[in-house]
Amino acid sequence: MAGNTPLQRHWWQDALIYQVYVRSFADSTGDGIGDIEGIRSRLDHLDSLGIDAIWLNPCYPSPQQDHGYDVADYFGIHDEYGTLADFDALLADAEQHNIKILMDLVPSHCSNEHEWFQAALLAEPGSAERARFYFRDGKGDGNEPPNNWRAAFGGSAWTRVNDRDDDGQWYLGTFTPHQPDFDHTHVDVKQHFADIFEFWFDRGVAGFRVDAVAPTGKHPDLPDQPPVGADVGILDITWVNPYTVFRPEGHDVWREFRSTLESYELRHPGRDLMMVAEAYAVRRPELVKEFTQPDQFHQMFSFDLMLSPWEKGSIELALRDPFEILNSTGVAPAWTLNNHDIQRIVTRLGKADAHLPESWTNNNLALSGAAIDLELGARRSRAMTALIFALPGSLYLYQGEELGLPEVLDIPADYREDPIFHLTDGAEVGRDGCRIPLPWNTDVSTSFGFSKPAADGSVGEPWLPQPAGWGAYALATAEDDDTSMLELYRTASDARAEFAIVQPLRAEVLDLGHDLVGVRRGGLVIVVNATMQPVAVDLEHPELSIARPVFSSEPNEMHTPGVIPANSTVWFAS
Ligand code: TEU
Repeated sequence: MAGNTPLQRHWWQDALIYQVYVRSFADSTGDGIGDIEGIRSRLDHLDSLGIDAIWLNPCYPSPQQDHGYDVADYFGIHDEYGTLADFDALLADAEQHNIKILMDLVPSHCSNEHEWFQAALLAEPGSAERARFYFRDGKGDGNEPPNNWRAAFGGSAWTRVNDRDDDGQWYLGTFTPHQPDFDHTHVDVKQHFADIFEFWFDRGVAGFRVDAVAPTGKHPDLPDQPPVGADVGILDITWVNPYTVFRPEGHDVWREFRSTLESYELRHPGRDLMMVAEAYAVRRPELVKEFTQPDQFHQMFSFDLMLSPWEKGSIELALRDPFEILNSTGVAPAWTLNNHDIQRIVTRLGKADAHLPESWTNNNLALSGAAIDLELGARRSRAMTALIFALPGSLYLYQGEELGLPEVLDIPADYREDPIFHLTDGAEVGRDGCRIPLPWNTDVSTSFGFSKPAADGSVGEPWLPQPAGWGAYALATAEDDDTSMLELYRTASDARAEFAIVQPLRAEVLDLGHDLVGVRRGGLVIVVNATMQPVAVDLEHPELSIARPVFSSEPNEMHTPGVIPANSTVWFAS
């Protein structure tokens, strides 16, 4: 069982972690693309949020077909982002601020420009070079793909090699043809990842967010996927393929990774390293337990709250499962409300159907075209934020949520970059709308402070266009406003340190009656009002009788004791 006092905890069990999408964070060279130096120049902002670590989206050399999730070389830094020396300087600066760095590790696939894949293309069928990937002959006369698997971002999962007359094999790419899947049963692949761990741990990184855990590891025979129901969307077919999702073969990979990590720790006393699994095991707590066994991941993202409608029953369920896992196994949840793959929360929770319990399925809330009220969405996301800052476990914030950024929905087709948009011929808009470069100030000539002008004074267009009103969300604007989202994040971070971190690393859902969601964590009681009306709590209730309100998502309304404003969260402490 994990410790019950802060002193016994590993740093990553209750850390505040800030996700930096490097391309969109801050540009130090004026080319319209974020970079490592840009991050260095903005560490004060991250410090002001009280963070413990930064998770960097992939910043390895990459042709950027999937913005870094197509890695061409796992041992370097992408040239648009800087150099290894810049990276080392970032590590050193971050350490001055007591901030650790987590890298994003992409084991499921690499880029088609990776030297191993290039060598495989040149090599013969059956060669050692091809055995590191999934090359197979086509069905029948070879013109049909080896099986019926679909790619996660549209189209077949198989691409035919057609640059040689005598060849014609096919290779597997679970996401796109630019991202060939590794075969992790191959000894070279195992050694490759062991070397990657060693290389980045030696530089000083504190761990990895491990990408696309679900489809890593395949049934060895690659059988046809059974027919799927008509209700399964085109981008969901992969995720219900029993031969490539949550496979036992994946566990072998994670055990290997964990033992590599632990052998490093043994050789380097004092290092406390971790891996957090990115996998959508929503409402499937048994899977979370499987993947966070002591010989696999330290943590797994709990995406249930992120996908939850703004509704009591769904929120309670999104809390209950992770609490049960924590209380029974000691594995602390990794809470998150946003990431670079999902529509931003202010937009999601502002939708007219955000309160419907059924809107959680198949990511419906993000896909819903219902009318949006951004003010309501912001209020609800404040309440969600105040909730997660009180919970046991780690919090993963995504850049820009502290500014209350909404999703940008109207990016012109010509500017869209996400392969999801292009591979579905625009049927799915993809994820560009949550990746727009950050606004730091209101200066239009520097893309709202995103870009530092180049030596000749020029400023390139940001890689994705920013909306005209983006300055309203800028850091500088928020700093002048004590009711801003930024102020909520800063005060929530302080309140977390004062009232929440000191509590035990366990919690339970309470029955407070009314339409309220209640959570008790030691001496702290958190109350969420997910309704459209203020609700008076019973201050004589046994859970609340000795408690006083200490933090609220709506600070201006704290003066009405015992009343939880509509769409808000209040903490009570004894
Ligand atoms: O995402 C894996 C994953 O499950 C998501 O693809 C998700 O299904 C999709 O984004 C929903 O829109 C990871 C990365 O987070 C993502 O950015 C990459 O594109 C993907 O892996 C491929 O590496």
